[in-house]
Amino acid sequence: MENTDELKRVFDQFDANKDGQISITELRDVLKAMGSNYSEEELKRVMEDIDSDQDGYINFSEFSTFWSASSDTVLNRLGMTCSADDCVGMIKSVDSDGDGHVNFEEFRKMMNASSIPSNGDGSKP
Ligand SMILES: [Ca+2]
Ligand SMILES: [Ca+2]
Repeated sequence: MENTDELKRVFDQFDANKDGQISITELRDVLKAMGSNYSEEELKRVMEDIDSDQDGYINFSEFSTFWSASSDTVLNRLGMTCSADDCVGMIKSVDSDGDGHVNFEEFRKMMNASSIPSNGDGSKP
């Protein structure tokens, strides 16, 4: 797959401490940075969905399986708790070809555009 490098870069954005695995905390931080407000319950469900060997962490292989399953699924998961309008707005803002789906390239742009706190300066007033 020529997309592996690209996918690795997305994975690295989730993997804040670069240990090669995405913890539930890292997943929550990314989702938060993207504007999704997940409860612990919901977060656990998403985590379990991706974490196929149930070791509590998402490794790159699990992430890549999850990703290739369908980007629609990814989007549904990420937008699980936002209202329809919010979702449409979020999709529209990154859906550059306007087909209603966020493809890999668009998702990557969205990830790059998101301000993902990496140095612990995510303090809010
Ligand atoms: Ca990690
Ligand atoms: Ca795992």
